[in-house]
Amino acid sequence: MGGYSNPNYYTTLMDVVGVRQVPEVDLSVSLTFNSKGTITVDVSATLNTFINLEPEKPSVPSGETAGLLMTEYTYTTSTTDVEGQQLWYRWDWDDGEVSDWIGPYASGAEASASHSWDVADTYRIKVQAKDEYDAESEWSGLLWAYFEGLPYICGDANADESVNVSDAVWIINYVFIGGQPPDPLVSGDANCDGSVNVSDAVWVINYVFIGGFEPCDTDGNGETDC
Ligand SMILES: [Ca+2]
Ligand SMILES: [Ca+2]
Ligand SMILES: [Ca+2]
Repeated sequence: MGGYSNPNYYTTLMDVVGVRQVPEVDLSVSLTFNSKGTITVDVSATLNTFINLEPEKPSVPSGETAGLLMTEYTYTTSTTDVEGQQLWYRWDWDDGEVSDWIGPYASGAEASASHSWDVADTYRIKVQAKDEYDAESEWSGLLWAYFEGLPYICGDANADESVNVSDAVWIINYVFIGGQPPDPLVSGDANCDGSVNVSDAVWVINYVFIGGFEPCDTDGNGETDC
């Protein structure tokens, strides 16, 4: 057998190595004395620590890179997990909204999610994956996408290029009796609260008949607020 007889050799080495945190291992050693005076030594070390790797970085989202506001678009991505675990994805739409974790998807399967944007701008969409043990991947690369509104006059729900009582009637018909929606829908949101309802018809009526603020000018400063 090899080795040094001077124990200082080993104590010096131990001092150099110092104290380390190492995962617990199951160690078993077996010695077999062979017939010709040799010894076979079998050492087996089993690591007891659970090792899980995070999913690979998802692919850059794929989908529309130019579109209309208030219109849903669907984006797709995929990635894999080294251990083949199921995956969840969350999407950062770059408008302040990050989706919940959506899943599960099989490792390598295409994942998708839909979103619509409310403000004309360029957005950088990205996505992240996690596996069933909550190990999170890096965020994907960015997909740049631009969304803009159709040209329209706020309050001109019937799209005839003027705002008058017929627009209030149009909104009321839409809200109460399933009439045609304002064209585009956002043109009916006279009070800029993100939905079209009877208060928008009231806004238009106030504007037309009693000199209320213009549609979409919620503070009366002459500028559009939505
Ligand atoms: Ca994993
Ligand atoms: Ca009109
Ligand atoms: Ca409204």
